[in-house]
Amino acid sequence: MTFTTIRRAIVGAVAASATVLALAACSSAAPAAETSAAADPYGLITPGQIRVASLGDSKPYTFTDENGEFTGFDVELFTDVADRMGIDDVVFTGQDFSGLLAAVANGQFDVGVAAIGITEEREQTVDFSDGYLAGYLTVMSSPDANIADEADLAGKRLGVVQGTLQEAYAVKNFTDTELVRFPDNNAAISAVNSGSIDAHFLDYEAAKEYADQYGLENAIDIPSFDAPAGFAIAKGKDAFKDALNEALHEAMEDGTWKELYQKWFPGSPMPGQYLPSDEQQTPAPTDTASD
Ligand code: SNW
Repeated sequence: MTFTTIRRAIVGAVAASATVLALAACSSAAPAAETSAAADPYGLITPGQIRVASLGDSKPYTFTDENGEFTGFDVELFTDVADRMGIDDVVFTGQDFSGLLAAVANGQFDVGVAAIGITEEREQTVDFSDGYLAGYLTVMSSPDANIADEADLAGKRLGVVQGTLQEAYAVKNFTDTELVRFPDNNAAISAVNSGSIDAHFLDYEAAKEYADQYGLENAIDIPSFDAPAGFAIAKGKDAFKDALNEALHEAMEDGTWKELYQKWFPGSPMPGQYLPSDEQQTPAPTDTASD
């Protein structure tokens, strides 16, 4: 036996015993940990299921249909995103908007889906996916209320849903307006219809629905593009957030987002940033030196 062969034999023996040790270690602690991480990489309340805090009356974003099933743009988009993550068990529950983010932050739900605008203030409580919708905040009133601009709101009674960006905007900007707080849009719109408030302040597409239903009008539209809606999740769930973002961008890239937008918001201007990359507007050619 040469020196080299002896050395090989020793190395081999050491390697073999290391393998045995590694296997022994695996057979005790490692497999259990690996199995639960593999079954629940996202830290869900119930592995394989996503529990969603949502709203039952924010048509066409999130609402319950005549059978009590959740549907709407946000609901269908989220369901599609979850499906791309391999999860088809998605359970939506209606909440008051004011309690929604806290319920996500304290772990009662895995995610909040309800046209929730991403703001720095909200990011103190929860994390968000990337944005998936950017639109307007709308003051809607009956046509005889004569409200055409923000100045016309002075001395008027305006409804807001507690905890919304509309409430925050109104507190800051409509200082001569009496704000009346409601738990949800349906209650506020009833108050507009009964004449106990002059107008209600809500999301643009929801306003459009009520306009058709009750003959109300969009009196003022305020851009809220700096607070696009995102999916809210508890802080520190980075694997969950990354998976949501990856799936969300796939849904944008293959045209699913566009299809859902056209289905739920027909006739509304199409924001370009969520379209497939080959449909994104290329900047119009600018004048060049040769012109
Ligand atoms: O900031 C907008 C966003 O640009 C898009 O138009 C969808 O709605 C918003 O996220 C604002 N939504 C309100 C909010 O986040 C009300 C949400 C609700 O009533 N469900 O407070």
